[in-house]
Amino acid sequence: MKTITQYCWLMLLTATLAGTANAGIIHDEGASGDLSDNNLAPTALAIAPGSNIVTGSTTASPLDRDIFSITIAAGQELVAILLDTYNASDDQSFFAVAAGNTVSSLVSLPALLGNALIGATAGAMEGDDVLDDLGALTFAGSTGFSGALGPGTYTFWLQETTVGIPGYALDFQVRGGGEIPLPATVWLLLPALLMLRRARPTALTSSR
Ligand SMILES: [Ca+2]
Ligand SMILES: [Ca+2]
Repeated sequence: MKTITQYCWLMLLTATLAGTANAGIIHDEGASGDLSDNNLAPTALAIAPGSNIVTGSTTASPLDRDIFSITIAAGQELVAILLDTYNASDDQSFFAVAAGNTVSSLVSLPALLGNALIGATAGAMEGDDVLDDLGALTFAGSTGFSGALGPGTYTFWLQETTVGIPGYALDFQVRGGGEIPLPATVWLLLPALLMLRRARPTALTSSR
């Protein structure tokens, strides 16, 4: 049998996990407008430790490129990019990353740190992490990388030249630099938990 205190710790853990699942939308094209088409002037997006979701759409004709930059601060790293939503029909899309706050060329693979075709191949489909695919390079000639991306500015470029992407969501998961703040529920539970710990083991221990 669990003691009341153990139940409280369980509630605390559940509340904490619920808090870490909170997603933060850092750009929604439906509300904030189309992401930049200009590789030399990307939309700069602010990120925070935890979940950073970019959601939008592209068209093939006229071609809508979505180009945006993020900056990973000292002590932080980009550990995953989850392709949360990808609504393009039976096709895959070009996704690339360049080091720095521009993509210096849209026609030169060496200008890129990584590149991938996402949306239709195993491991790079809806629900998958596509950061590793960027590093592994669908098209050789870029730099490539493995593992997380450390401190620095990175520019991402998404486009789909065949059918467009009616809806996508990419979740940039950042670790470090303070992590995710504890949810308010934890602070509400904490005084009760401390009182219960003080009261043990006489009155509040249900059984041993
Ligand atoms: Ca767009
Ligand atoms: Ca755009």
